[in-house]
Amino acid sequence: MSFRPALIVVDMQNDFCPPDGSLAVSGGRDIVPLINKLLASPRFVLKVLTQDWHPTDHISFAANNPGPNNKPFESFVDVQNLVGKKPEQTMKQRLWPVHCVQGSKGAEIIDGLDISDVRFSVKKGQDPQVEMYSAFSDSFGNLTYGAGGVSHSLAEELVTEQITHVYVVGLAGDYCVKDTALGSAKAGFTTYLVEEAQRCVDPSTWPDVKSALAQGSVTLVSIDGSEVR
Ligand code: VGL
Ligand code: ZN
Repeated sequence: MSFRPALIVVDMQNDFCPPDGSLAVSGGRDIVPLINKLLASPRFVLKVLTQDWHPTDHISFAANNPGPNNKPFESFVDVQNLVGKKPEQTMKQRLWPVHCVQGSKGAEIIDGLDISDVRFSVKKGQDPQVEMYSAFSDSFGNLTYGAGGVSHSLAEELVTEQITHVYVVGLAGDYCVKDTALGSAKAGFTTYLVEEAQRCVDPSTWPDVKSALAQGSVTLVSIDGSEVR
């Protein structure tokens, strides 16, 4: 059994961090030292970032879904499975403040993260009609590389590097970190989420996130590598 681990650092962007981020996750900046420690570890064969990278007309922005019930954080709208060409299939999309607009300051990686050894950044959520929390797929599970949603085929990049294990950290624990970890496990990598190196939009939902991770064969670990139950 070989052990070729990769580190995926999810969405450590200005808009997800206090004090000025439009979708600031409480404590988002506090995990930088821990992530820098992981980024400095020579054990990871491959280190990659992801960035939420939305056009201004992205479907997840409340401002693009006008109406009395379309308030950031509070409202949900039905979105269709367009990439999968099954428009009859819908799911509830939570609406957000405008965030991580392509090329904006808010979409930049935050200062203080040591990205000198990072190979590339996966820019996701680029299709205006498609939400992508996972760097691997859209919310319906469709791979969107080539369909305009994402800049890299992350699973293929990992396979090329013969990666066996994937460690996921970053923001937000209950959205993009969770879905990226689940996508990694689904793609066949032995996948871990490092509990102390994430922060959630809604920390109260962490027990539900934990059961979803367990269901999806993602192992929750502590920074020392021990399993969290
Ligand atoms: C995220 C909400 C909207 C995330 C991205 O990075 O977790 N959350 N877009
Ligand atoms: Zn987003």
